[in-house]
Amino acid sequence: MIRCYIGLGSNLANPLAQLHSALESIDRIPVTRVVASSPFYSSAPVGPGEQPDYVNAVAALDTELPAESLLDALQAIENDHGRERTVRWGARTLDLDILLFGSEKLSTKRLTVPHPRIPERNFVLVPLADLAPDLVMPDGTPLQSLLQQCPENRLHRL
Ligand code: ROI
Repeated sequence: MIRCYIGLGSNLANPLAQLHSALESIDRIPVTRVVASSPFYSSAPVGPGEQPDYVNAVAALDTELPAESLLDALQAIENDHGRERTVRWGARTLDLDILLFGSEKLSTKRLTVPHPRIPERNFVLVPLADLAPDLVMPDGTPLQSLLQQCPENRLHRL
């Protein structure tokens, strides 16, 4: 059994409902359980162009799936939620990112874990710290030190 953390984000088509429904779908993935979910946050979009604010959250899962099978299951849920992969960094109905997979470091064509953008995203770090304030990254960096160094971006708890 591996504890992993998933980032959830949506900024289209009722983001709050997207995240609630995504959590239910994740809990139905075989040999996988949602053990905790963070509060939801409203967050200013990061990246180029104009787009609506996001709702972001983090979920803690226990799974017996290998990382790439978990990725398959998460991508199927994104697709069920009407995700269209058109523009990179564009608005999306549902984004599910594997942030951490136990203390593993993975680097394949499809998957880099820990998620490489964790340190620059307060919409990931803040909800992750709600769930696991004492977490230490696989490279030994405490989550709290990432939080202290993270750039500011408008974020408020819903
Ligand atoms: N910006 C915010 N605030 N939240 C996200 O989940 C998010 N996801 C993305 C990009 C477009 C980079 N910006 C984001 O993929």
